[in-house]
Amino acid sequence: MTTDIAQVKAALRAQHIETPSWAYGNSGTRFKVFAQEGVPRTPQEKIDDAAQVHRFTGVAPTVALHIPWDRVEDYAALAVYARDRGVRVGAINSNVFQDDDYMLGSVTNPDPAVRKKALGHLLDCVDIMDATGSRDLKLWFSDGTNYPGQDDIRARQDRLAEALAAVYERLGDDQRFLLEYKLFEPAFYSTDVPDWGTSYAHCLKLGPKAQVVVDTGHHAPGTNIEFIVAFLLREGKLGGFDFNSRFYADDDLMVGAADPFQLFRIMHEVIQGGGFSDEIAFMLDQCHNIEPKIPGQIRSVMNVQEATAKALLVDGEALRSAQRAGDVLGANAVFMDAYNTDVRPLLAELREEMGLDPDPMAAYARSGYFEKIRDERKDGQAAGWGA
Ligand code: RM4
Ligand code: MN
Repeated sequence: MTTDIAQVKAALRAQHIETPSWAYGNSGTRFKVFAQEGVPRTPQEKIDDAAQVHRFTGVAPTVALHIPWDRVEDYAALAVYARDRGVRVGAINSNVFQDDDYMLGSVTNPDPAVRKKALGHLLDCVDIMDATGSRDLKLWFSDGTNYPGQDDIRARQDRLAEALAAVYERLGDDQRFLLEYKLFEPAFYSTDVPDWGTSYAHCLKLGPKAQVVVDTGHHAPGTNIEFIVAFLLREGKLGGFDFNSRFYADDDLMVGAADPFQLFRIMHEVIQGGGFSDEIAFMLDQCHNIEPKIPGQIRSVMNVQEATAKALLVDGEALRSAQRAGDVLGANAVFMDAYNTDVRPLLAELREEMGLDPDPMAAYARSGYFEKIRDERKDGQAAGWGA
């Protein structure tokens, strides 16, 4: 292999994976939320936990907030709180899916008063970004219909376009919005932003501050996600990822757990397409329903690192020459050689060079942090969805 290991290490050292505040709170399915011990009660405590993930991995320096789950009086003070703990506030996630008013949609609701309320929330989120210094506003709309004929599909697109234009207008020079798509759920018949094409078309119309975000759990089974990634990167329209993995629908399991090969293929396209930079937000969007949360996040960050390391190990020169020669099996072998490399020793070495423990999972377990939060957070209301 002609790949330069020093370069691979430099790239891995500079990697930046964002963890989501909601991963630290209680979560579950619509059937049951299993409460865990030591769960944060406030946005500040979620940031404390995110800081632990960064402390042991060295590559998770930001934490995304979800509004209103992470509502505080003073967002600038929250940003300072994060900085004091060695992390920063990352993307602001808007939430227009948990209010009774949104039963028939938020920005695409047939009622103009509801649309106004939803847009007001999105604009408030930009105010929060101003206070926290966040670059990205993540927009996910649960809007859609359950029954054919329930509402006018085209009119809903018009309403969506109108709201997006108003948000776009409000963005500062260094801010962007990332428009997320999701095939279905909670709307079951038609979703207003169901796929990357819809998101792409809206973003393209608005300009460079509107970008598509790929949540890896939001596609039909069998979808070639790396194709979408390659296409969007080529068009300069990939803003970031919500990483998680899924077996069936939007399972929100740990990234790389269900299909590490898919994650590798995605990272390969990112690297080949020149997307391995801070222009692309590499975020986790997960819920740890049955596993402990901080270790779940650490494991997820490590899974992304492992897939990235393997993708960086692809011998680009050998790959391209096999491709040019029409050597199908040769090209595939170069690709698979990288995937089949055990990169754990390389990552352990890198961590030691970064002054970290080579084994973040074990180091966290030894740190006593869990015992501390288990005792400290006995009273009060644990954070969870809707809290
Ligand atoms: C949605 C979507 C959003 C996330 C919420 C919690 O399905 O993935 O990104 O903020 O879930
Ligand atoms: Mn998501």
